[in-house]
Amino acid sequence: MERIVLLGAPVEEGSGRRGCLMGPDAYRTAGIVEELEALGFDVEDRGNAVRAAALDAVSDIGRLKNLQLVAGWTRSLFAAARELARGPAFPIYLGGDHSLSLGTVAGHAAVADEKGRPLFVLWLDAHADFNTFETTESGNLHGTPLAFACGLPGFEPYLGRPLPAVLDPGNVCILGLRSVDPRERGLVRAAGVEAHDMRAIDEIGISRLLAPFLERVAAANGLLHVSLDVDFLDPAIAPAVGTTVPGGATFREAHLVMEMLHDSGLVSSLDLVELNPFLDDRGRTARLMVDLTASLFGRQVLDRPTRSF
Ligand code: EXY
Ligand code: MN
Ligand code: MN
Ligand code: MN
Repeated sequence: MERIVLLGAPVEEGSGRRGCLMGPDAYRTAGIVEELEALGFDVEDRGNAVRAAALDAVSDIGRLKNLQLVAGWTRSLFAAARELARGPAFPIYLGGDHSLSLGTVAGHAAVADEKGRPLFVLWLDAHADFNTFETTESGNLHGTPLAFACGLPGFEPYLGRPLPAVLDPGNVCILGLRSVDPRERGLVRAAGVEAHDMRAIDEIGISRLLAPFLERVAAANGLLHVSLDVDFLDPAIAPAVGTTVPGGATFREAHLVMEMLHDSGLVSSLDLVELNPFLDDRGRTARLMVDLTASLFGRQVLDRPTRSF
């Protein structure tokens, strides 16, 4: 029986508002353990990660909010993700705002390097999260994790030491974009990240954008980390997020992504991020995210042959 490990990451310091710290328990309340056990998995809930102590008392630096606190989360989540990535179980990180993903992606990148396999990342998000300390306009660090995971400079002095491995931006695919800051757009382009906005999804279709990326992962014998931001989804079906942007992925587009990912057999780790239960409508966003996770783990309507890439 395959094993899944859940690790709560109650991070809200990167989001500029309160509420994401309740995210991990909202997923538990929405039945994520029972849902995955019903699919035949052995599920271990490791509880919540604890933020490492800040290296320096001063946390707001310039307009950057909670920098030391987010750096503390990054250090503890990096260590936890690196340990989980070395193990046989499939880790699901229950967020918490998207700044948690710097730690999780860096941990999985480090172990991918140890294994001699490239790490790929599928970033499902209305935003590129590709700002740096220079380009961020809000100072909210959940708008920066992908840039730093791809090795853009600026964060390592607050981590006490450089992260041992960086993600190759050529191994990243962003789907769902509909809000990118002006200077951030230039960084995404310069880094060579594959980025598809909602217009591309409308015109081409999400499956025809995702399939070639999955074929690249398979051809490279890669490991695939999926980072699912609640705001990838249309706010009409997923209101419980502080950074809603109209015109997001539909219920079926999101499930199709998860079903294709399941069929590919390529996914090795998952972030569920930005759920803010304080903004939810009787838990329906939390339940939708659990539903989507069930689709990733094989809940299908009809049997179909698993597609091997
Ligand atoms: N680009 C904007 C900023 O940097 O503040 C909005 C970022 C939203 C980030 C959320 C997690 O996706
Ligand atoms: Mn995000
Ligand atoms: Mn977002
Ligand atoms: Mn590397």
